[in-house]
Amino acid sequence: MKIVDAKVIVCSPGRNFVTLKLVTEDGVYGLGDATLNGRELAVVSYLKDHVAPLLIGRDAARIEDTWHYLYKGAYWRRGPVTMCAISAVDVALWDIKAKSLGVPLYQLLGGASRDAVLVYGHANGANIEETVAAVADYQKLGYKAIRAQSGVPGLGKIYGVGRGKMQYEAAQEGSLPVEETWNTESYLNLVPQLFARLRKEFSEELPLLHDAHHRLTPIEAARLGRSLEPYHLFWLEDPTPAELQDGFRLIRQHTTTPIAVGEVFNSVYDCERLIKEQLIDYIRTAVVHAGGITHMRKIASLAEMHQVRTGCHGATDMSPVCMAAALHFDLSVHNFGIQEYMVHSAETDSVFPHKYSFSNGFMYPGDAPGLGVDINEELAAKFPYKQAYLPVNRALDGTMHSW
Ligand code: EZ4
Ligand code: CO
Repeated sequence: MKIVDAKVIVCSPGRNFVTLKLVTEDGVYGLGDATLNGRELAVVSYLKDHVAPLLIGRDAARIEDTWHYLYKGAYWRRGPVTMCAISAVDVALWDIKAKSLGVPLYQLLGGASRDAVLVYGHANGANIEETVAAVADYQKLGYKAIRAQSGVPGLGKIYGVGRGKMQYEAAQEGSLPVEETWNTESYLNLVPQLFARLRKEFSEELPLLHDAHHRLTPIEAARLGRSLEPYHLFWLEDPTPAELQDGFRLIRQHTTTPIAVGEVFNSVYDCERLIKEQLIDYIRTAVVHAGGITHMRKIASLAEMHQVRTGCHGATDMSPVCMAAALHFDLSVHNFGIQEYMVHSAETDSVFPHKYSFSNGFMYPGDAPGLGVDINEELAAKFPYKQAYLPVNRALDGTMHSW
């Protein structure tokens, strides 16, 4: 079954998405998400100029071989742009294989290891009381696990807060990134107050999560983890930038708060030491950024051997194509932990009709053949690309800080 067309579709139904559509000679097609938030067009070029021409005429059934053809064949290894492109090809090929066999993708990944996929929603507010109200709203919607982020007095709009208490969108339209303001001490003082208040209001049993979004040094993260121990978080995410994997050893020495990391990782080599030394509890790599289903299964297998569970990134910049792939992966992989879930806009859902569903705190990939997600290309064309960037962050004195 030869590939006869490789089409890159760029659209912006509420936010930008890049989608790869691979078509085979017998008419079966598969989709892969290739969205790299704020850097979308770099992946479009990589796919159009360097990947699509290599795919025409190749056997769509050879998924593993094609992965290595693109990875080893490029000579230049890893990196977010390359790995996003490889992910898109890989997922589209899995979609084609499952569709041509007439089975939902999870059946090709070993079958279901559980009945449903536990997800967490994003509650946020400009201050602690607004965040408490948002957590209550998520509970009413049926969520069984909730991430809580609050604004910090004196800092204005920061990561995780904005667009009403139920929604948050990191990328902002415009020709330059928005600049946010940061002060670590104010943040470190506020977060334990937030979780003390949440534990007073809600059951001890409610899984609560928090994202520090790479803004702390290891010793600051250790202080935060320790101060949150009485409120026993499900996880503390991205406590410190992960280029320095040794930093996690320091955090580990000081706190029992479970640690999650990996949304910016793009290969198993980014996680290797963290997993092998059991410095983390959850690995957050996403199908779209870490080499597709093929590579994500290898990451999950390494993690399984070291009692690390998965917690895939699932913000709105993962398109419904990625979300569907993540749900098939989550349902099948033994060491699944939790899946992040942010509801897409109505426009996004109309461009990407899908069979996955949410009910009472859990998600289901559905039993349609393949991924169970499609793209309405005519509608997609009505939402052209809009330049948008992730914000940048500066400390109070103007120094650039991790966002
Ligand atoms: O900032 O997806 O846990 N979720 C996150 C996200 C990321 C965006 C970046 O593209 O950290 O909100
Ligand atoms: Co995050």
